[in-house]
Amino acid sequence: MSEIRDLLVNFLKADGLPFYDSLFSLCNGAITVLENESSSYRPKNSKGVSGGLLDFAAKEFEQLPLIIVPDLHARGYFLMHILDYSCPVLGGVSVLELLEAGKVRVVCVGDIFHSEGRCRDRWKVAWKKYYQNDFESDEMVLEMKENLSHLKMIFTLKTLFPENFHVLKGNHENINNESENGNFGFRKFADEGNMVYDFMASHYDEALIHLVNCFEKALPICAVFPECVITHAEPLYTYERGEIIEKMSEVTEGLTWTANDNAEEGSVANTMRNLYGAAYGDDILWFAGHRPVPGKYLLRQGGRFVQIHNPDEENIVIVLPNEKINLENDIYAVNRPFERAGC
Ligand SMILES: [Mn+2]
Repeated sequence: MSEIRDLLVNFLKADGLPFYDSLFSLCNGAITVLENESSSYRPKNSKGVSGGLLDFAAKEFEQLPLIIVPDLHARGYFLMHILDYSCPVLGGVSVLELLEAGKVRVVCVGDIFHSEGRCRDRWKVAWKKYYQNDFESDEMVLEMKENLSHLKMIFTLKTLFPENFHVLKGNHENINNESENGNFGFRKFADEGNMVYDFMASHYDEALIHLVNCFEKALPICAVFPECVITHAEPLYTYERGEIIEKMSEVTEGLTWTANDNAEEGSVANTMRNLYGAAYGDDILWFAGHRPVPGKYLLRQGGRFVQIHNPDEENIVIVLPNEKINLENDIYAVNRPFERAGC
């Protein structure tokens, strides 16, 4: 077993909450990587910092298999199953071994935090206690253990495999629970956004919250490959390539929050035309998570837009270079017996 696997499993199975120093240093490392990504695939914005676009569409990049990971939502065990997954089409070698060899690219669509419906009852109990000023109830500690151990895995993978492991910003990457910069405060089953912020302030401190906010702000919002585009959500409107690189607030919002039936018809094909220019083709697909689907996938936008987030399953898409995507065959379930998060 690799040392990296042991490290990640230790994060996942740790008894208590992560120590402050460990979270701080891992977050710092991941930010440094994100802020210094090569402009050959991550063009700088007008302020000279890493922009919103990951662009691997050009022929000069080594064409590698691509793995698309839907919303993770505090499922560190799902991430571990992906890393352990040995698919025959990838040579029967695990995804982690392929990452170590630089032979695969992984793109996660974001939404690292919040267990969501999986732990709905736990959220309800934690919420009740929260309004009695118990910011660190047993239920909230369990929730944050899942969120933060998972976040440590993400920080580590981004730092160890900077060119091969990527995470896009989702609407849940909002540790400040702010309603600006393309973000909105989040509440669904409880008052999740405020509960996480107050837990972080109570158990850790503002400096760590600030650092996690810097990590979130350094994430890209769109990835482009020869065969497909990936974002967290359906593009609300048609966007220009430069607007995505600039990561303007309304573009961040428009690529992370879109509800079903809200997007402008044609936003997918028109934005793809802007992204690919002369290389645009009708067989290029656009993948996203965000809105849950039953089964493996659902199509929108005349079949060009593919939703892959089934919160009850552990599915990934494997895209092979120079092969036409076949949605019926290319989505894989990676579940295996492993110690699942308790809830
Ligand atoms: Mn989402």
